[in-house]
Amino acid sequence: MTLAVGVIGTGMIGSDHIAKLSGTIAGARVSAVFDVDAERAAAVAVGAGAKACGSAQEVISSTDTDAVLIASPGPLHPEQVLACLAAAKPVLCEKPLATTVEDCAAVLDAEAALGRRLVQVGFMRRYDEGFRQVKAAVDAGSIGEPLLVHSVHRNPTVPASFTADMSMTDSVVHEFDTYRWLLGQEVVAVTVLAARRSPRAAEHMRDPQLVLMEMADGVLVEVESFVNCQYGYDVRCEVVGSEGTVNLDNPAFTALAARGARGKGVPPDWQARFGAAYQTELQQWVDGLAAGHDAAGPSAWDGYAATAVGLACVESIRAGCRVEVSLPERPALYA
Ligand code: NAD
Ligand code: ISE
Repeated sequence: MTLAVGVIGTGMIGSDHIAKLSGTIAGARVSAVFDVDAERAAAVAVGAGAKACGSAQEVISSTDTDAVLIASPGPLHPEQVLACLAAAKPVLCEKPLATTVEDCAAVLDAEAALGRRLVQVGFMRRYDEGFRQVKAAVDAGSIGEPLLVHSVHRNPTVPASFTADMSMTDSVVHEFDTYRWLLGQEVVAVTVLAARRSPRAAEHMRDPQLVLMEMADGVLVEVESFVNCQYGYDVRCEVVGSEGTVNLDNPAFTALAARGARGKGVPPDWQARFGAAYQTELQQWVDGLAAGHDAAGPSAWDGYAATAVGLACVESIRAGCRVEVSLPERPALYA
């Protein structure tokens, strides 16, 4: 069976996913696309051999769409995900699931009513070989009891449309999911501090910032968020345990030694750093659906939890204090 995937949003990551789904992913093809930028959608559709549709609903309702991939801006995700659930179609929704907890809850309610998991959220770091090895070391007890995590998440630049809140709800949202998954714990409180603003950051931004997450079992996770670091895309971490540490560096096959210095390259952007993770994420999603399984990757509950932590961070910034994260009981569907 070849899975026919309809794609909503043909911007940076939408077109990246479309290229993979119509090229390197086995067992899938892109059948329909929609973007409010009709010219862009038409060009992408031609490249993928897909139909350019006049609306997101047309993509979802098409009889030639088995599953949907949403890569539109975050605030549009809940309405589009709910439309997929109304049509009982599996959906891979890019992060964030939604930008309010109410919208995330509406998705949980809709899935509960269907009684099955159709939603997967695009937290692709769970498919990254480096993060998987860090988790394997922690799970195997190789560093003893995990106590602390130091991490950095730096983007070279962000577009002018990137808001101050998005550094939490769109960028560090990856860390909220990563460390919930890696440590197997919910985040119970957050504190965010802004450093002196980089002269490279836009006036409306607080950049860089430090986020401190308190996990339910007392592990502390510290994240440096810097979305205008200029020099490259730099995502690293070190988990400190009672018997040792495990460190995740940027993948690099070579180190250049010349003119008295030895250095490794830094990936230019998220496409270069996480290209293999997106590939694995998409392939496993397609394989699972083709085998008749429901969604098995990061769930709507994971999307809810990450958004709740992000909004607590936004509140911490505004109020200038530590903010507790309150989550409802995890619904049985996501046990
Ligand atoms: P982008 O701005 O490049 O693309 C968004 C696209 O959505 C644009 O082409 C825009 O015209 C289109 N759009 C706007 N309104 C629309 C609507 N009503 N219906 C359909 N399309 C509409 O942004 P991007 O960087 O590609 O990000 C898209 C989403 O993917 C965001 O949620 C972002 O957080 C997420 N993302 C995830 C990763 C990751 O690492 N997992 C990386 C990048 C982006
Ligand atoms: C972007 O949307 C992504 O998801 C990238 O992985 C992240 O590094 C970046 O900060 C986000 O804006």
